[in-house]
Amino acid sequence: MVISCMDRSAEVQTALERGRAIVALESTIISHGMPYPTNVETAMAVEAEVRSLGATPATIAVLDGRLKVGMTTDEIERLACDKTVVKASRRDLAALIARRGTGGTTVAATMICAHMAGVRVFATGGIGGVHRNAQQTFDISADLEELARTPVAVVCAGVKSVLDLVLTQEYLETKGVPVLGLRTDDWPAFFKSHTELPVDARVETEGEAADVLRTAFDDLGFAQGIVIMNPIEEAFALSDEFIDRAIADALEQMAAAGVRGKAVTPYLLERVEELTGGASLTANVALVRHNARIAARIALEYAKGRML
Ligand code: PSU
Ligand code: MN
Repeated sequence: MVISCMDRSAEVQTALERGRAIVALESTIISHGMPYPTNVETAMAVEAEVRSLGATPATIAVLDGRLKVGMTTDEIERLACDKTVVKASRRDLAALIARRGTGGTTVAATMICAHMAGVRVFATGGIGGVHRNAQQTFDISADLEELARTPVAVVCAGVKSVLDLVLTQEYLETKGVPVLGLRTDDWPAFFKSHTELPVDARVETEGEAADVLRTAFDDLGFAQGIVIMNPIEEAFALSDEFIDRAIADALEQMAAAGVRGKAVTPYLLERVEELTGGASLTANVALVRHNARIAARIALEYAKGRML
C-alpha cells in the first residue's frame, strides 16, 4: 500500500522487499513511558537486540507530520527529550499528521502503522487494558479495540496490575483476540511472572507461535490481532507485596490528584517508578529487551520460506 505521509527507513524498505523478518516497536514508551535518558538507551538497546538476531527493527512514531516506520538515532533522541511530543493513539493520528505534529505512538497507533507498512510482529513492554473501576470511569485502553480490528501480533509481558486483569481478559475474549502464552499457562503481569489467569493457548517455541500467526493471518484471514505473553525473567521479577503496595499507593495518589483520560497511564508509570525507588524501571527495561528478542525470533520463524 502506498501511503503518502509514510516514510520507511531504507533498512525497513529493503527488509520488506526481500520478505525478511521485521519487528515493529512503539514510541509512547519512549516519549511517555520512561524517563530520559533511560528511554533513549532502552530504545537503542531494543533495536540492537532485534538486529543481533538477524531481524530488522522498525521503531514507529509521527515526526513533523510524517509517519516514520524505522527511525534514526537522532530522531529517537528527539522523541526522548522533547517535552512537547504528544501521546498519539488511533484517535489522534489524523489530526497530528495533518497539522504536521510530532507524537509517540501507543500500542494501538503502532499496530495501525505496522499493519499499513506490512509488518506483522510487534514488541512492547505491556499493552493497555481495562482500568480498575472502569465500571464507573469507562477507562478502557484503545489498545484493546485495536487488537480487535488489526491483524498484528503483539509480544508483551502481560498487562500491569495497575489495570483490572480479569476485566481485560473478558474484553479480549469478547473481541475474539487470542492470548498465547509463550512457555506459560497463565498470564504474566508485567513485573510478576505469574497470575491465576489462564492463557487461551500455550506455545512452547517461537516457531509454534509463528505457526499460529500464519494460520490466523494467512490461512484464515482473521482481522484481529494476537497477544503473545512472554513472562518477565525470574531474575528481574519484583515481589508481589512490594509492587502491589506501590501500585495501591499510586492509584490512591492518582484519585487524589484527579488525573484522567490519556494522562492516566503515564501518571501511574511515573508514580510506580518513584514509589519503588526505580526498581520498576529496571524491571521494565529488562522485560522490554526480552520481548524484543522473542519477537525477533518469532518474526524470523514467520518469515521463513517467504524470503527472496
Ligand atoms: N504500559 C506500560 N508502559 C507503557 C504503556 C503501557 O507498561 O509505556 C503505554 C503504551 O504505549 C500503551 C499505552 O499503548 O501506554 C496505553 O495508554 P492508554 O492506557 O491511555 O491507552
Ligand atoms: Mn484510558
